[in-house]
Amino acid sequence: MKFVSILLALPLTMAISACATTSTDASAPAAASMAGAKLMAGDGSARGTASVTEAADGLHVLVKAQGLTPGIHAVHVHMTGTCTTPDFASAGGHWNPTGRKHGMNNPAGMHMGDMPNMTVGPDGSGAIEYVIAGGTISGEATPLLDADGAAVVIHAQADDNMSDPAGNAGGRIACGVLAAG
Ligand SMILES: [Cu+2]
Repeated sequence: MKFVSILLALPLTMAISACATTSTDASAPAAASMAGAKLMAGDGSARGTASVTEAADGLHVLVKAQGLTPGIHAVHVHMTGTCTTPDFASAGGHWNPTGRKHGMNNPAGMHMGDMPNMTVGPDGSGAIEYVIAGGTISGEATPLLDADGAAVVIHAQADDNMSDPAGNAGGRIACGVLAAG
């Protein structure tokens, strides 16, 4: 009986200590396992949120957008964590730490920041959920939050998942800076 309770208690203890490490050492990028962003439009108004959670298989990305034009929109992680209105050019190109070409259908692809298109419904809202294989929030070979950070960007048009460097996705209609925590 004692053996059983030790087995049950061990994962809980580990989970608690993992949380404690993250919360007491939040200023150290190496401890981060989550990041979030508030998306805004070119006029600075809110357009939803993005969250990134690190797991064993990579980065789990959830983007929930609102106030957009119905239709299909490209969504990417861009390389620089700066969203300057109105065109968000400040976010730079796609996050591409492995030096690949753009597009999940491109034989020389893909960028780590490439993600599936998002369908926005008649009410202006849409969401995507995607796992960036092998990605990490910080540390390792391909940290998302490197020195200049990263941003989530939504485009005016769909990504053709092939054309380098940006999938012919048109202008940047929403942007959010990813911040640890
Ligand atoms: Cu993009």
